[in-house]
Formats: sequence, structure tokens, C-alpha cells
Amino acid sequence: MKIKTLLLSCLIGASIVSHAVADVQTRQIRFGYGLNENSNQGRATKVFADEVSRLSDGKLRIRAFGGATLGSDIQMQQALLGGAQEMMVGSTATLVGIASEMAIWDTPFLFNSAEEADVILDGPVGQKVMDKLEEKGLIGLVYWENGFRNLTNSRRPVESLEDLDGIRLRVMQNNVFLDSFRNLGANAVPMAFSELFTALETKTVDGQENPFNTILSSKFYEVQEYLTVTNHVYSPWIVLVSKRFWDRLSATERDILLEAAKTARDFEREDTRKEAAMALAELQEKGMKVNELSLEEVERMRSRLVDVNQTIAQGVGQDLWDELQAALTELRSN
Ligand code: TK8
Repeated sequence: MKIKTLLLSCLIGASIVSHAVADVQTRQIRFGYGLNENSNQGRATKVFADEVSRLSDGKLRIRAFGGATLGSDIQMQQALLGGAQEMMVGSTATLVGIASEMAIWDTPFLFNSAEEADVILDGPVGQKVMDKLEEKGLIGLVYWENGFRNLTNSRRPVESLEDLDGIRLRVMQNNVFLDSFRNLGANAVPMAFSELFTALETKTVDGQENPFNTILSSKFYEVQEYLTVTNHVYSPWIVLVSKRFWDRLSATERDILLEAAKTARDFEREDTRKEAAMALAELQEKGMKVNELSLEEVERMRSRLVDVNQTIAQGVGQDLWDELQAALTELRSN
């Protein structure tokens, strides 16, 4: 009887293991991203690739392509939809053409801290927005941190809203960003990130806005003299899988990708926050002239952006908007 039980449990154990191994095929997964290899995005992609390899005994191989070598965010999204590329990480803001609900994350001054962003993005509202992608042909795995965005330009220090007048400012290809900066008085120009450095260098545009990390890793300090600390919006990145590819994966393979994306997310958020805390001083050392906005100017900025909120609520649906606001209110009451 005892031997039988032992034998049975051995058999069950063996079947789980062999099931898991048989369930993972040898596969190459092309994973594209927009920033340099030497950036928070690049470092986290490396963690993801290593973790996928570890969990799959080397059977699933992530081939990472940084620096937009597979294309801009929007081009990569299209390649995922068509099945020509398997995975990517990029801004949620550039996904609004595929899932309009993504625009909810572009709400100016939505989150007061990165920790608030974590709770909301990893909670039910974040999941609900992510799930909208599936019927469009994309699978969202997790949100990574791009971070709070700040303004740079090559013309003059921006100390008041009026200083934005006439500044040609590159924004992401997203109406909320376009409307926000038009409301603030800038001459907003939508453009892919992959074209940005050259556009700044040739003065096709005067300025741009991105987190300190990106200003540093993309060497924008070489072509931008002024940095204004605005923290006007928190940007998430999202890790995406082509649904055409996902549909061919076994449950074990899917679990491996999701688990690895979560491990990389936790690494990435910590790494990004550490880097952001150091980056401003480093940018100053590189010669950027940094200024903060007065509270009064921040208030003026907020009040100009209220219209944008109404447009976002209409675009993403009032129910979703209300759900997010309720989640934030609850979070802040704790
Ligand atoms: C990188 C972009 C970037 C974003 C932007 O591909 O476009 O300004 O902040 O991180 O997604």
C-alpha cells in the first residue's frame, strides 16, 4: 500500500515535469524597444530575456532589439498585429489609435507619486484598460515605469506659461498630449521618438518632454540647454505580445512570459526610480540649466489643462473615468 502510494506520487510528479517540458517549444521571440540598450528600458529588457531563458531551460529565446531598430512604437505595434514581430515594450500613449482607453494614463497630474501609479496600474483599473487590447490583436502583460515627464528646450528657460509661446515642442503621437501642450501655448508637433534626437539637433523642433532618465540615456542634454521640472504627467510603458503569436503558445509558455515580465517590471521600477533620483544632478553636470516652476505657475498650468480632462473622460468613456477617480479617492483616503 505504502509502495503503491509512493509510486503513484512519483508518477504524478514525473507527469507534471514531463508535461511542463513538453509544453515548451524551442522558439525565438523578437522583442523590440525604442530607447538605447544603456537605458532603464534596455536594462529591464535584459532582465526579462534572462528570466525567460531561465524559466524555459533556454528553450524560449528573447532576441532584443533596442534603439527602435525594429521601428518606432507605432510601427512595432503594427508588426505585432500582423504577426511579423512577437513582442515589444513602449509607451501606452502611442497605443491610443488601437485602444482609445489607453488615453486615460495621459491625464495631466493624474498620479501624485510613482507608488500611486503602481497601485492603480497593477490593480483592477489597470487590468481593465490592458484587457481592451485583446480584441484588437494585442496582449498586454504588465506596465513598466517610463516616469514623470519634464520639459526641455533649446530656446529659453521656461518659468511661466508665456515662455512656452512659439516653442516648437515635440509631443508623442497622441491627442491628449497635443491638446495639452496647445492649451499651454506651445506649438506642439507630434513625432515618433525614434526621430526626436535628430529633430532636436537640426532644430526642426525646439523642445520635448520626457522623464529625466530618458533625457539622460538618449543624450538629449547634448542638444537641449534648458530643463524645466514640471512632472506634468506620469507615463507608463506596457509590455505587449502579438495575439497571433500568443494564440500559438501553450499555457506553460504563457506563464513563463508573464512571470518574467513581472520580475522585469519589479526590477525596472526600482532601477528607474534610483536612476531618476540621480539623473537631475547628472544632467546639471552635463551643462543643462535646470529650473523649477513656482507653485503659482503649476496652478495656472493645471487650470489650463482642465478642459483636456473632460475630453479624455469622453474619449475613454465616463464609466472608466469615474472608476479610476473612485479608485484614486479610495487610495488617498487610506
Ligand atoms: C520610446 C518612447 C518613449 C516615450 C516618447 O519608444 O515617445 O517620448 O516617452 O519612451 O515610448
